[in-house]
Amino acid sequence: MSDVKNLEERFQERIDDEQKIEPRDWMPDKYRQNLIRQISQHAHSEVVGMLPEGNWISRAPSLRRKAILLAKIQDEAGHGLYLYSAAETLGVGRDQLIDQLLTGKAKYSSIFNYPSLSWADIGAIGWLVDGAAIMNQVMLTRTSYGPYARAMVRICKEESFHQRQGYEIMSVLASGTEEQKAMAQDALDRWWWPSLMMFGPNDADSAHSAESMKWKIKRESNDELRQRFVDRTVQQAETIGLTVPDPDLKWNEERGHYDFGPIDWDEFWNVVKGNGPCNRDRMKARREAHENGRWVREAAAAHAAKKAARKTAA
Ligand code: FAQ
Repeated sequence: MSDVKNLEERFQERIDDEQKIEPRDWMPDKYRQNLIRQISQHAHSEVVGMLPEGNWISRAPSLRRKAILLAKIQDEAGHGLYLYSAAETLGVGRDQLIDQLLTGKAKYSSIFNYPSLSWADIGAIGWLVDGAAIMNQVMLTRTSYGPYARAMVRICKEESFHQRQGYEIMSVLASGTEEQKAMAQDALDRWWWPSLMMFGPNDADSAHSAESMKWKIKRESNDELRQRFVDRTVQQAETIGLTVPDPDLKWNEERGHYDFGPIDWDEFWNVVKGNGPCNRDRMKARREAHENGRWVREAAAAHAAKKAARKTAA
Protein backbone atom coordinates (compact mmCIF):
# COMPACT_ATOMS: atom_id res chain seq x y z
CA MET A 1 0.00 0.00 0.00
CA SER A 2 1.39 3.44 -0.90
CA ASP A 3 2.15 5.87 1.91
CA VAL A 4 -0.52 8.37 0.79
CA LYS A 5 -3.19 5.65 0.65
CA ASN A 6 -2.18 4.56 4.09
CA LEU A 7 -2.41 8.14 5.38
CA GLU A 8 -5.80 8.63 3.72
CA GLU A 9 -7.16 5.48 5.30
CA ARG A 10 -5.92 6.49 8.72
CA PHE A 11 -7.37 9.94 8.22
CA GLN A 12 -10.80 8.47 7.34
CA GLU A 13 -10.62 6.20 10.38
CA ARG A 14 -10.04 9.22 12.60
CA ILE A 15 -13.04 10.97 11.01
CA ASP A 16 -15.22 7.86 11.45
CA ASP A 17 -14.07 7.67 15.05
CA GLU A 18 -15.29 11.27 15.63
CA GLN A 19 -11.80 12.61 16.34
CA LYS A 20 -11.27 16.28 15.55
CA ILE A 21 -8.69 17.13 12.90
CA GLU A 22 -6.32 19.86 14.08
CA PRO A 23 -4.16 22.28 12.01
CA ARG A 24 -0.90 20.31 12.32
CA ASP A 25 -2.46 16.93 11.58
CA TRP A 26 -2.00 15.30 8.20
CA MET A 27 -5.03 15.82 5.95
CA PRO A 28 -5.78 15.11 2.28
CA ASP A 29 -5.21 18.16 0.13
CA LYS A 30 -8.82 18.03 -1.06
CA TYR A 31 -10.07 18.14 2.54
CA ARG A 32 -7.91 21.23 3.15
CA GLN A 33 -9.07 22.93 -0.06
CA ASN A 34 -12.73 22.12 0.55
CA LEU A 35 -12.51 23.58 4.05
CA ILE A 36 -10.71 26.73 2.89
CA ARG A 37 -13.46 27.18 0.29
CA GLN A 38 -16.34 26.70 2.70
CA ILE A 39 -14.91 28.57 5.70
CA SER A 40 -13.76 31.54 3.65
CA GLN A 41 -17.10 31.80 1.84
CA HIS A 42 -18.76 31.64 5.21
CA ALA A 43 -16.48 34.45 6.50
CA HIS A 44 -17.20 36.59 3.43
CA SER A 45 -20.94 36.03 3.98
CA GLU A 46 -20.74 37.30 7.54
CA VAL A 47 -18.90 40.44 6.43
CA VAL A 48 -20.99 41.21 3.33
CA GLY A 49 -24.03 40.30 5.47
CA MET A 50 -23.46 43.45 7.53
CA LEU A 51 -24.43 45.64 4.59
CA PRO A 52 -28.22 45.11 4.29
CA GLU A 53 -28.66 45.72 8.02
CA GLY A 54 -26.12 48.56 8.13
CA ASN A 55 -28.48 50.35 5.78
CA TRP A 56 -30.96 50.74 8.68
CA ILE A 57 -28.73 51.81 11.59
CA SER A 58 -29.43 55.49 11.09
CA ARG A 59 -33.16 54.86 10.60
CA ALA A 60 -33.93 52.40 13.39
CA PRO A 61 -37.24 53.48 14.97
CA SER A 62 -35.90 54.00 18.52
CA LEU A 63 -32.63 54.31 20.41
CA ARG A 64 -33.18 50.84 21.87
CA ARG A 65 -33.66 49.29 18.41
CA LYS A 66 -30.59 51.14 17.16
CA ALA A 67 -28.41 49.85 20.02
CA ILE A 68 -29.60 46.27 19.43
CA LEU A 69 -29.02 46.51 15.68
CA LEU A 70 -25.53 47.96 16.15
CA ALA A 71 -24.62 45.15 18.54
CA LYS A 72 -25.95 42.54 16.13
CA ILE A 73 -24.03 43.91 13.18
CA GLN A 74 -20.85 44.04 15.26
CA ASP A 75 -21.41 40.38 16.14
CA GLU A 76 -21.45 39.57 12.41
CA ALA A 77 -18.08 41.33 11.98
CA GLY A 78 -16.75 39.22 14.86
CA HIS A 79 -18.03 36.05 13.18
CA GLY A 80 -16.16 37.03 10.04
CA LEU A 81 -12.98 37.46 12.07
CA TYR A 82 -13.23 34.09 13.86
CA LEU A 83 -13.87 32.41 10.53
CA TYR A 84 -10.99 34.10 8.69
CA SER A 85 -8.77 33.02 11.60
CA ALA A 86 -10.04 29.44 11.33
CA ALA A 87 -9.32 29.47 7.57
CA GLU A 88 -5.81 30.83 8.21
CA THR A 89 -4.97 27.77 10.31
CA LEU A 90 -5.19 25.82 7.03
CA GLY A 91 -2.24 27.71 5.59
CA VAL A 92 -3.94 30.43 3.57
CA GLY A 93 -3.35 34.14 4.18
CA ARG A 94 -6.15 36.54 5.04
CA ASP A 95 -4.97 38.92 2.28
CA GLN A 96 -5.35 36.13 -0.22
CA LEU A 97 -8.88 35.36 0.98
CA ILE A 98 -9.97 38.99 0.89
CA ASP A 99 -8.46 39.31 -2.55
CA GLN A 100 -10.55 36.35 -3.72
CA LEU A 101 -13.69 38.09 -2.48
CA LEU A 102 -12.86 41.48 -3.96
CA THR A 103 -11.93 40.05 -7.37
CA GLY A 104 -15.13 37.99 -7.49
CA LYS A 105 -13.34 34.61 -7.33
CA ALA A 106 -14.92 33.60 -4.02
CA LYS A 107 -18.60 33.38 -3.38
CA TYR A 108 -20.63 34.70 -0.46
CA SER A 109 -24.19 33.82 0.45
CA SER A 110 -26.77 34.66 -2.22
CA ILE A 111 -29.11 36.11 0.42
CA PHE A 112 -27.08 39.29 0.90
CA ASN A 113 -27.73 40.39 -2.65
CA TYR A 114 -31.31 41.35 -1.85
CA PRO A 115 -32.21 44.88 -0.70
CA SER A 116 -33.50 45.83 2.76
CA LEU A 117 -36.34 48.16 1.81
CA SER A 118 -38.23 48.74 5.07
CA TRP A 119 -37.68 48.45 8.83
CA ALA A 120 -39.62 45.17 8.71
CA ASP A 121 -36.81 43.76 6.57
CA ILE A 122 -34.54 44.03 9.61
CA GLY A 123 -37.01 41.81 11.45
CA ALA A 124 -37.20 39.42 8.50
CA ILE A 125 -33.40 39.21 8.23
CA GLY A 126 -33.02 38.33 11.91
CA TRP A 127 -35.92 35.89 11.91
CA LEU A 128 -35.39 34.17 8.54
CA VAL A 129 -31.77 34.78 7.52
CA ASP A 130 -30.23 34.24 10.95
CA GLY A 131 -32.80 31.48 11.48
CA ALA A 132 -31.62 29.68 8.34
CA ALA A 133 -27.99 30.37 9.26
CA ILE A 134 -28.39 28.69 12.67
CA MET A 135 -30.23 25.72 11.21
CA ASN A 136 -27.17 25.10 9.07
CA GLN A 137 -24.55 26.13 11.61
CA VAL A 138 -25.62 23.98 14.56
CA MET A 139 -24.39 20.97 12.57
CA LEU A 140 -21.13 22.84 11.98
CA THR A 141 -20.39 22.96 15.73
CA ARG A 142 -19.73 19.21 15.21
CA THR A 143 -17.78 19.58 11.98
CA SER A 144 -14.63 17.48 11.82
CA TYR A 145 -12.10 20.35 11.66
CA GLY A 146 -11.39 21.53 15.23
CA PRO A 147 -10.86 25.30 14.72
CA TYR A 148 -14.02 25.59 12.58
CA ALA A 149 -16.13 23.60 15.06
CA ARG A 150 -14.96 25.71 18.00
CA ALA A 151 -15.59 29.00 16.18
CA MET A 152 -19.11 27.81 15.40
CA VAL A 153 -20.03 27.22 19.05
CA ARG A 154 -19.82 30.90 19.90
CA ILE A 155 -21.26 31.99 16.57
CA CYS A 156 -24.36 29.84 17.10
CA LYS A 157 -25.00 31.35 20.53
CA GLU A 158 -24.94 34.81 19.02
CA GLU A 159 -27.00 33.84 15.98
CA SER A 160 -29.63 32.48 18.28
CA PHE A 161 -29.99 35.91 19.93
CA HIS A 162 -30.13 37.49 16.45
CA GLN A 163 -32.93 35.19 15.39
CA ARG A 164 -34.98 36.07 18.45
CA GLN A 165 -34.50 39.81 18.06
CA GLY A 166 -35.67 39.53 14.44
CA TYR A 167 -38.71 37.48 15.36
CA GLU A 168 -39.55 39.97 18.11
CA ILE A 169 -39.44 42.87 15.63
CA MET A 170 -41.77 40.91 13.33
CA SER A 171 -44.19 39.99 16.10
CA VAL A 172 -44.41 43.61 17.31
CA LEU A 173 -45.12 44.79 13.75
CA ALA A 174 -47.56 41.95 13.08
CA SER A 175 -49.62 42.88 16.14
CA GLY A 176 -49.48 46.62 15.39
CA THR A 177 -51.55 48.78 13.02
CA GLU A 178 -52.85 47.45 9.70
CA GLU A 179 -50.01 49.31 7.98
CA GLN A 180 -47.36 47.76 10.24
CA LYS A 181 -48.79 44.28 9.75
CA ALA A 182 -48.75 44.81 5.96
CA MET A 183 -45.11 45.89 6.20
CA ALA A 184 -44.23 42.69 8.10
CA GLN A 185 -46.12 40.55 5.57
CA ASP A 186 -44.40 42.29 2.66
CA ALA A 187 -40.98 41.61 4.22
CA LEU A 188 -41.87 37.93 4.71
CA ASP A 189 -43.08 37.76 1.10
CA ARG A 190 -39.78 39.07 -0.22
CA TRP A 191 -37.36 37.20 2.09
CA TRP A 192 -39.01 33.78 2.24
CA TRP A 193 -37.80 32.24 -1.02
CA PRO A 194 -34.28 33.72 -0.90
CA SER A 195 -33.99 32.31 2.65
CA LEU A 196 -34.81 28.81 1.39
CA MET A 197 -32.13 29.26 -1.27
CA MET A 198 -29.51 29.93 1.42
CA PHE A 199 -29.26 26.17 2.07
CA GLY A 200 -27.77 25.68 -1.40
CA PRO A 201 -28.85 23.55 -4.37
CA ASN A 202 -30.92 20.39 -3.98
CA ASP A 203 -28.86 17.43 -2.78
CA ALA A 204 -28.82 15.88 -6.25
CA ASP A 205 -27.18 19.04 -7.63
CA SER A 206 -24.84 19.74 -4.73
CA ALA A 207 -21.29 19.37 -6.05
CA HIS A 208 -19.52 19.17 -2.70
CA SER A 209 -21.98 17.29 -0.50
CA ALA A 210 -20.79 13.72 -1.03
CA GLU A 211 -17.19 14.52 -0.14
CA SER A 212 -18.13 16.92 2.67
CA MET A 213 -20.42 14.31 4.26
CA LYS A 214 -17.78 11.59 3.97
CA TRP A 215 -15.32 13.84 5.80
CA LYS A 216 -18.00 15.09 8.23
CA ILE A 217 -17.38 18.69 7.24
CA LYS A 218 -21.16 18.71 6.70
CA ARG A 219 -23.31 16.34 8.72
CA GLU A 220 -26.72 17.05 7.27
CA SER A 221 -27.68 17.65 3.67
CA ASN A 222 -28.87 20.91 2.11
CA ASP A 223 -32.39 19.49 1.64
CA GLU A 224 -32.66 18.04 5.16
CA LEU A 225 -31.75 21.37 6.71
CA ARG A 226 -34.04 23.31 4.37
CA GLN A 227 -36.96 21.03 5.31
CA ARG A 228 -36.30 21.51 9.03
CA PHE A 229 -36.22 25.27 8.54
CA VAL A 230 -39.57 25.22 6.71
CA ASP A 231 -41.20 23.02 9.37
CA ARG A 232 -40.10 25.29 12.17
CA THR A 233 -40.64 28.64 10.51
CA VAL A 234 -44.13 28.01 9.15
CA GLN A 235 -45.34 27.50 12.70
CA GLN A 236 -43.61 30.68 13.86
CA ALA A 237 -45.32 32.64 11.06
CA GLU A 238 -48.72 31.22 12.06
CA THR A 239 -48.14 32.19 15.69
CA ILE A 240 -47.81 35.86 14.79
CA GLY A 241 -50.56 35.81 12.14
CA LEU A 242 -48.39 36.08 9.01
CA THR A 243 -48.75 33.95 5.89
CA VAL A 244 -45.88 32.16 4.21
CA PRO A 245 -46.01 33.12 0.50
CA ASP A 246 -46.28 29.61 -0.91
CA PRO A 247 -49.61 28.34 -2.31
CA ASP A 248 -48.25 24.76 -2.32
CA LEU A 249 -47.37 24.74 1.36
CA LYS A 250 -49.23 21.88 3.03
CA TRP A 251 -48.69 19.66 6.07
CA ASN A 252 -47.95 16.11 4.92
CA GLU A 253 -49.16 13.74 7.63
CA GLU A 254 -47.39 10.75 6.15
CA ARG A 255 -43.98 12.43 5.92
CA GLY A 256 -44.43 14.39 9.13
CA HIS A 257 -43.21 17.49 7.29
CA TYR A 258 -44.56 20.41 5.28
CA ASP A 259 -44.55 19.97 1.52
CA PHE A 260 -43.52 23.17 -0.17
CA GLY A 261 -43.51 24.60 -3.68
CA PRO A 262 -40.64 24.56 -6.19
CA ILE A 263 -37.68 26.87 -5.63
CA ASP A 264 -36.73 29.11 -8.53
CA TRP A 265 -33.21 27.78 -9.12
CA ASP A 266 -32.73 30.04 -12.14
CA GLU A 267 -33.08 33.01 -9.82
CA PHE A 268 -30.64 31.41 -7.35
CA TRP A 269 -27.89 30.78 -9.93
CA ASN A 270 -28.43 34.17 -11.47
CA VAL A 271 -27.81 35.79 -8.08
CA VAL A 272 -24.82 33.51 -7.38
CA LYS A 273 -23.31 34.49 -10.74
CA GLY A 274 -23.40 38.18 -9.78
CA ASN A 275 -26.68 39.34 -11.30
CA GLY A 276 -28.88 39.73 -8.23
CA PRO A 277 -30.50 43.05 -7.32
CA CYS A 278 -27.58 44.23 -5.14
CA ASN A 279 -24.48 42.22 -6.15
CA ARG A 280 -22.72 45.20 -7.72
CA ASP A 281 -23.54 47.52 -4.80
CA ARG A 282 -22.31 45.00 -2.26
CA MET A 283 -18.99 44.47 -4.01
CA LYS A 284 -18.54 48.20 -4.52
CA ALA A 285 -19.12 48.80 -0.79
CA ARG A 286 -16.61 46.10 0.17
CA ARG A 287 -13.96 47.38 -2.27
CA GLU A 288 -14.37 50.94 -0.98
CA ALA A 289 -14.18 49.77 2.64
CA HIS A 290 -10.99 47.87 1.82
CA GLU A 291 -9.42 50.93 0.15
CA ASN A 292 -10.50 53.26 2.95
CA GLY A 293 -8.94 50.92 5.49
CA ARG A 294 -5.61 50.71 3.68
CA TRP A 295 -3.92 53.39 5.83
CA VAL A 296 -5.00 51.55 9.01
CA ARG A 297 -3.47 48.29 7.80
CA GLU A 298 -0.29 50.07 6.74
CA ALA A 299 -0.02 51.92 10.06
CA ALA A 300 -0.57 48.70 12.02
CA ALA A 301 2.07 46.89 9.96
CA ALA A 302 4.57 49.76 10.44
CA HIS A 303 3.88 49.77 14.18
CA ALA A 304 4.38 46.00 14.40
CA ALA A 305 7.65 46.23 12.41
CA LYS A 306 8.97 49.00 14.71
CA LYS A 307 8.07 47.00 17.79
CA ALA A 308 9.79 43.89 16.41
CA ALA A 309 12.92 45.91 15.51
CA ARG A 310 13.04 47.40 19.04
CA LYS A 311 12.74 43.92 20.52
CA THR A 312 15.62 42.60 18.37
CA ALA A 313 17.80 45.62 19.28
CA ALA A 314 17.14 45.16 23.01
N1 FAQ B 1 -25.11 31.36 -1.94
O1 FAQ B 1 -22.07 21.81 -3.43
P1 FAQ B 1 -22.88 22.86 -2.73
C1 FAQ B 1 -25.18 34.15 7.74
C2 FAQ B 1 -22.53 27.44 -3.96
S1 FAQ B 1 -23.96 33.15 7.20
C3 FAQ B 1 -24.04 31.38 -2.77
O2 FAQ B 1 -24.15 22.44 -2.09
P2 FAQ B 1 -21.64 23.28 -0.16
C4 FAQ B 1 -24.97 34.92 9.01
C5 FAQ B 1 -21.43 26.65 -3.25
O3 FAQ B 1 -20.53 27.53 -2.61
C6 FAQ B 1 -24.60 32.47 5.69
N2 FAQ B 1 -23.44 30.25 -3.21
O4 FAQ B 1 -21.93 23.63 -1.70
C7 FAQ B 1 -25.57 36.24 8.89
C8 FAQ B 1 -20.83 25.89 -4.40
O5 FAQ B 1 -20.00 26.77 -5.18
P3 FAQ B 1 -18.36 26.62 -5.20
C9 FAQ B 1 -23.58 31.63 5.04
C10 FAQ B 1 -23.94 29.07 -2.77
O6 FAQ B 1 -20.54 24.17 0.26
C11 FAQ B 1 -26.93 36.42 9.07
C12 FAQ B 1 -22.04 25.60 -5.26
O7 FAQ B 1 -23.04 26.55 -4.92
N3 FAQ B 1 -23.46 30.38 5.72
O8 FAQ B 1 -26.15 34.19 7.12
C13 FAQ B 1 -25.03 28.98 -1.88
O9 FAQ B 1 -21.47 21.82 0.02
C14 FAQ B 1 -27.51 37.68 8.98
C15 FAQ B 1 -22.56 24.18 -5.06
O10 FAQ B 1 -23.18 24.05 -3.77
C16 FAQ B 1 -22.46 29.53 5.45
O11 FAQ B 1 -21.61 29.83 4.63
C17 FAQ B 1 -25.62 30.20 -1.47
N4 FAQ B 1 -26.69 30.24 -0.66
O12 FAQ B 1 -23.00 23.69 0.59
C18 FAQ B 1 -24.78 37.34 8.64
C19 FAQ B 1 -22.42 28.26 6.27
N5 FAQ B 1 -25.30 27.69 -1.65
O13 FAQ B 1 -17.90 26.87 -3.79
C20 FAQ B 1 -25.34 38.62 8.54
C21 FAQ B 1 -21.29 27.37 5.86
C22 FAQ B 1 -24.40 26.97 -2.36
O14 FAQ B 1 -18.05 25.25 -5.66
C23 FAQ B 1 -26.72 38.79 8.71
N6 FAQ B 1 -21.47 26.83 4.53
N7 FAQ B 1 -23.60 27.80 -3.04
O15 FAQ B 1 -17.90 27.69 -6.13
C24 FAQ B 1 -22.17 25.69 4.26
O16 FAQ B 1 -22.70 25.05 5.13
C25 FAQ B 1 -22.19 25.24 2.82
O17 FAQ B 1 -21.14 25.90 2.13
C26 FAQ B 1 -23.56 25.49 2.10
C27 FAQ B 1 -23.43 25.03 0.64
C28 FAQ B 1 -24.66 24.68 2.76
C29 FAQ B 1 -23.92 26.99 2.10
